[in-house]
Amino acid sequence: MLTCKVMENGFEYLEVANKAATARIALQGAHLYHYVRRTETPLLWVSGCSRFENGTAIRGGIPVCWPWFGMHDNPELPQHGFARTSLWTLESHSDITSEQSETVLLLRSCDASRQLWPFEFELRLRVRVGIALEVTLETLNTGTQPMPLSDALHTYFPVSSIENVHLEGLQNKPYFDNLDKGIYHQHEALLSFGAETDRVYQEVIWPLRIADTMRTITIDAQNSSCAVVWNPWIEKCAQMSGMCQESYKTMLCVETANAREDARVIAPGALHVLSTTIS
Ligand code: TA6
Repeated sequence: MLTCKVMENGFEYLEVANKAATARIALQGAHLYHYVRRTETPLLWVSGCSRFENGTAIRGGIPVCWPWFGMHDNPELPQHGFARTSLWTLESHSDITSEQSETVLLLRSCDASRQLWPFEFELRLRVRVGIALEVTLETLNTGTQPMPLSDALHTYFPVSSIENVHLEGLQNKPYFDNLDKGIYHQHEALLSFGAETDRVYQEVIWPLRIADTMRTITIDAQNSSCAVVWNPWIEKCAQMSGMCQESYKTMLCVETANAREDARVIAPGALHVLSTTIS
């Protein structure tokens, strides 16, 4: 079942509910910010200090980083692109079974987007809510020029406490360290966290797993060989909008991306599909 809802400040979101799970998707940014399976705790993290208002990306859930990941060469352009602060429209919803539904949101190129990025596109986010959460970001190049693209499903995961968890699946993978701009290899099988971590891994073979004390979260992906792993830790957390002072302790970003060496060029008329499945 799909319900269109509006917060007191006019912020619009969709609520999807079926026998398996419930989810909430803001129209701004097609920002999926809540997903919980029956009898469990949420599988997406949202900051208790996040704002829910147009013009500001929600701090948590799955921000859509598109059509560029990270900082643009032009410092006047927003980090992680403009899709996450654009107003999308609901294109379709279907209740596939009593335990799975699909909701599609759409963003098309327009005069405002052309001011930021001179390409024609249709961008769809396809969300399948069920016993697993499947999120697919579909980029259609509707123009006549090849389209440079880097993108990410910038997922925030809840953890019991960041010191308790480790991330499995990145052994021997090369990564760019965004903190010192160096290139390294991870030798360990398990990545644990004890300081600010901001890494862009390449040659990734999904799924990755977040092993926590009470549960293991599995993150699978299609058409991505790049994973971004981020925890701001104490100092950076204190500086970031939408974060509470202690937020860093209970969140970990593991992002399914096409960034840096895994960035793409979409031919005219071509469709690029990036997807992540969380369970
Ligand atoms: O994905 C990691 C990262 O690029 C970090 O460097 C940090 O900037 C984070 O994204 C959050 O970015 P935001 O623009 O959402 O504050």
